[in-house]
Amino acid sequence: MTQPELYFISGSPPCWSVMLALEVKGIAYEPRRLDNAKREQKSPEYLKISPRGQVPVLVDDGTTVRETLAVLSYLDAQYAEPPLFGQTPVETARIWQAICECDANLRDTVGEISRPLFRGKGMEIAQQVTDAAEKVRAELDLIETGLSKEAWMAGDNLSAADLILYPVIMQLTRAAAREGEAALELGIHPLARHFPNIDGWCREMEKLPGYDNAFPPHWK
Ligand SMILES: N[C@@H](CCC(=O)N[C@@H](CS)C(=O)NCC(=O)O)C(=O)O
Repeated sequence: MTQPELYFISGSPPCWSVMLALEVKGIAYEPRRLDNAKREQKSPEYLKISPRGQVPVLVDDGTTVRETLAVLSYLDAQYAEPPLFGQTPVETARIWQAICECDANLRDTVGEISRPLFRGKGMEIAQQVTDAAEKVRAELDLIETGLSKEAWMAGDNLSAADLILYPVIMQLTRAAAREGEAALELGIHPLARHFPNIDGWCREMEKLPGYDNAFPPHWK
């Protein structure tokens, strides 16, 4: 059987989540990196695989799976160990709850901060960025409290919730560390000062098997 292929763009949080899942499960795969600067994800060949020209996409044994959560669910069903979506109904519910809360309350707001800061435009729309940071800090406060009671995002074991949240939080902290953040006073960077439990959880994530392989190539 051939190895699964993963189409990805470096630094894309959803792609990073899938790569972490592949690494944690010990699945050897062929990385197929697309260059966003060249809009390779919109090439006619790739649009045959992903009609919206988006990543991540996993191709495994003749099956093409789009959408991060669909890919994670597929991997969990196809490659059982370690389970990413829990082993009891309560665990499964808690994991999905954390994922849904991240997607509903954190992911887009983090984008409102990271996009302008990565482009060096944070000061131009300072009010929008600081408003978004306030919303993000409220979410991080909830996560910080959760991590004061449990080691991982949805309980005592690593799960898909950790793999989904980690790249989003990394995108945020990397953006917040950019020059100019001090002037904006976002209250996010350094994470160790503002959210020590989240920072400690990041350190644990860094110890995962294959962590370095999944790290965005252009951030290295
Ligand atoms: N809901 C999709 C979102 C995927 C998505 O937004 N991918 C972005 C990268 S983070 C993308 O493909 N951007 C390139 C583009 O749209 O041209 C998923 O979770 O897979």
